[in-house]
Amino acid sequence: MVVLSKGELEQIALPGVQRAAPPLAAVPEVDLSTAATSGRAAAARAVARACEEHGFFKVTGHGVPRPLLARVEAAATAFFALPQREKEKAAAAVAAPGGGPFGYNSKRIGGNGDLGWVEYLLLGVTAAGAAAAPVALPGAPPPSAPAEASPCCFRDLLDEYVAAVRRMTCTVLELMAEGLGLEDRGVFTRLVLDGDSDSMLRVNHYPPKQQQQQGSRLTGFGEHTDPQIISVLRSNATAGLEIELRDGTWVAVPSDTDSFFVNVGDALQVLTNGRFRSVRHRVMVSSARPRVSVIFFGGPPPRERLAPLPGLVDREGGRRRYREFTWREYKTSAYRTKLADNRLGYFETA
Ligand code: GA4
Repeated sequence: MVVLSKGELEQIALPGVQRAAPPLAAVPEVDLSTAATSGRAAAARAVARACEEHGFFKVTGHGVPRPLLARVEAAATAFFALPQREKEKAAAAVAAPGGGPFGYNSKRIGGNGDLGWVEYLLLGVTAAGAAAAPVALPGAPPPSAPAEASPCCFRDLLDEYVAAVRRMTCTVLELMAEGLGLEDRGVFTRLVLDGDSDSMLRVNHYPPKQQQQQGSRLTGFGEHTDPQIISVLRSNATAGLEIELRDGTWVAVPSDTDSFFVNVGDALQVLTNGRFRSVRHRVMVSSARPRVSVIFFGGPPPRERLAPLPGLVDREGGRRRYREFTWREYKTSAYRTKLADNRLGYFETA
């Protein structure tokens, strides 16, 4: 991982966009509290419809305690307010042995030259919700910072968050299977709960725009689809997320601190033989207020062979849109791509 010094950071030219903000999205909404009662079938249908049409929807009634969400938001804000040196120290400690994408980074996204107006923490998480080694982020916060900005406490808090969000994610994944009419309701959940599940947590901080940038729109995180099965995002009250609709137009997603936003990822598009859509999205920065978002990415184990589910292929007269591949194979190829690339093209059948 490359950790840039402050001077270097300021020299990086970011892709700026002058276009006006797109219209607001009408985001489909699913109330998970109804799924626990008589409304289950309706919730499953609503989830499947949203995944087919947009690959994106909003979840309310999710059961993740509000105080936990508030603590995570406060701790993330405090973490990113630490001196640059402290954040970089934390990066060195969470970086996976032998390198990899994990740790703290600023402006650089992936390893192939993508840049954004963002700094972030990227962590691997095991299915138990605990940290994939090593466990703690070192470095004491300045005396003025809240205790949860201390990297080790922050990591513990994020583990608690992951455990809660993973539970909710599994409910959503079950509803997806039910909405598709699959007999095996656990077909997606099992992959994310597997002890070797390749899941991640990303904490993003989009710094407010400086005065000379007012009026322009900066690319915070460039357009892309997520590789995994499912991504579950929560943000503070600052907007910025935009999604691409089927007709190619972009719409802005109003922020909602009480809800989670769910994205279908590439792996789920493959498993559903293209019926669910891996949604292309991006984050644009046009606000003078910082945006903080936390995203849980639920992925399968590296050894998992992914292919369209036979039941869904049959419904399309036997047409398989993707060849079989392992998650490890997909990841290897994904890490050679640029953010905006179509990573599934390589796995499509003729
Ligand atoms: C997009 C979704 C997740 O944030 C992520 C990203 C990853 C990274 O930041 O290292 C990738 C990107 C994401 C897709 C293609 C590759 C890998 C950067 C990049 C250019 C953590 C992920 O899993 O894929």
